Amino acid sequence: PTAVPTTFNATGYLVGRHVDAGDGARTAVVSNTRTLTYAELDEEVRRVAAGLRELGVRSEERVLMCMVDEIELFTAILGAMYLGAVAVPCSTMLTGGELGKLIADSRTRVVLGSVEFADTVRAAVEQAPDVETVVLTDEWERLRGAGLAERPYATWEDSPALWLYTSGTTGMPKAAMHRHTDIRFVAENYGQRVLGIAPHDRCLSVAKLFFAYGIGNSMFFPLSVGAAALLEAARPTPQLVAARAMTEHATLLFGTPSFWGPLLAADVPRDAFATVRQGVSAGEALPARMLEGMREQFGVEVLDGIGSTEMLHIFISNRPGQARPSSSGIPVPGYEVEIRDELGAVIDTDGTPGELYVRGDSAAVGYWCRAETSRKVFLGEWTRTGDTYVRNSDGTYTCLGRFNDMIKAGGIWVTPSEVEDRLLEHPDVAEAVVVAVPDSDELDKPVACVVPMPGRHVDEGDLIQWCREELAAFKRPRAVVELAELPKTATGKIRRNVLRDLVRS
Ligand code: 3SK
Repeated sequence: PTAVPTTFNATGYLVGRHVDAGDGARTAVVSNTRTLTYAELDEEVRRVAAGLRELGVRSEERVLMCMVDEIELFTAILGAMYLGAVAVPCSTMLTGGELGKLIADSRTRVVLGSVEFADTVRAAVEQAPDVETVVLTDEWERLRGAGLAERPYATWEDSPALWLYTSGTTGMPKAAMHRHTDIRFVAENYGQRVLGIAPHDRCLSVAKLFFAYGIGNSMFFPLSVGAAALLEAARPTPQLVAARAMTEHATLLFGTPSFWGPLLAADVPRDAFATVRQGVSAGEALPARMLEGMREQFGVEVLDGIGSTEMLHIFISNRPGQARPSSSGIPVPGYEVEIRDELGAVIDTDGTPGELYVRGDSAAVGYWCRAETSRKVFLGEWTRTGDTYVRNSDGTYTCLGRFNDMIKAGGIWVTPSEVEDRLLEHPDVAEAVVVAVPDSDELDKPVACVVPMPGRHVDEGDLIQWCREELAAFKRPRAVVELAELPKTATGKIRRNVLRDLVRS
């Protein structure tokens, strides 16, 4: 017999449940401008949900957001899910052209934007014919004036809740579609069973809410146990994060290697993180010197882990008190991992590298309107990560890099072909290939290898600026190498691995 689906709404689980349990007076979220208790958050979410309904948003319909980490974004995500609609928080680092492609792809009719990004949002919606309504934060009362939605929409556990755009080796970013139940799964398995998050915790994340890593850290984990989320709207410089951690008594600090590196070199008081009971790192493999530096300089143990947008959050992690250098740790409860060869056969010997596959119930149901790519990544219960990993003899796993040509710079995916296409638009460029080159901490940075047009030379600064004009800044090449020709196979395919070695040496 077919089981009757169970109703479950992630916003009810994250917010209303605490009010119903008598914990409405606890602090739920502290932003740069306001603090909301769980009761106040519940009311605000229900206001936004009613406002979205008034704008015509129906269940399962997308609501796309390009917003800073503030109460408005927090309540918009929760309000959309409350209504049974799908929250689509998007990167605030994109240009208008880049954002416009996501809006058009998602077929969103209602777009929400922070007033800081008014120009980007305006430029973006010009490219997206389905958009009917744009609400910016300076007209937020429009959303708040429709009363209060009465109860969370009776979504199923499997109903769509959240789409997160992620980049691929080629072409456009694609939306990984997550269900309401995925949110509970990551909160209970990683947040609670690995981090031991509890109601007294105060979570501060360097990654913003539009990242899978950020939304788990700053929303799903704290709200799942009645703890407090600390939101920071500005760019997370070491000084800013240290000051925020001190004034707000952060107990859990979530960062990335591209934050820990500058933090260790910055002039920050040694007691800045005195209240932090645990640091967490993801995005890129944590260099051993940063693990040690954080312990020695600030007395903070940083747990490295690996997650993905497709799995919603971290699925291999070190454990508190047992952080091991140069290792992502062991699988998080609820997940299994395998290392497989190019043909998909399981490699069961320690020390032999292969591609990491993961199985766990937070896997996205697929990519929106990308059936072919979805079939290559979501293989039944298993999901391909695209990362090369090795199992160590003590059962821990170590990241060795990518299985394909993708580049992760500062913890964010960069699609080489997107940067190459832009470089090829430059009149001096005949051929262009972008590869990952590690810096002194072994953290990858995009480097452009360029063959100039006959009789021409390329200027590094000019080409980097050329990329910045049309692409988000994090995608820009950090260096340009001029070459007379590109190494190719007999069939004319570019030998990226040869190029990588050439540029590294
Ligand atoms: O990059 C990661 O390791 C990660 C961690 C948590 C959630 C999402 C991602 C991509």
